[in-house]
Amino acid sequence: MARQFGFELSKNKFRVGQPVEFHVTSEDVNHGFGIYDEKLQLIAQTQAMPEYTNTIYYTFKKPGKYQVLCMEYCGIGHHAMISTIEVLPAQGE
Ligand SMILES: [Cu+2]
Repeated sequence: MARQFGFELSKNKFRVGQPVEFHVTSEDVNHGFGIYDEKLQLIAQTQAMPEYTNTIYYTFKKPGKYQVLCMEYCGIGHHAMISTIEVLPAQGE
């Protein structure tokens, strides 16, 4: 769930190799939902739109800290829309 100005993630810890289905929507205006790796390379993205849910699938390949950033200018606090996702090594590694 995106809103001015932040993301609410129902879960922010995943494992390498675990397929993740993201359901992305917005509570107010249009936002972007971009997942960035530790080098700030974009690895998955969709739009966060009011009254609509976009679904994206991603399987993390490397453990580490990822960031979710808004990709569409949505107001004065746009730059503050940062959430983190932690990806743990695959089970049994
Ligand atoms: Cu924004």
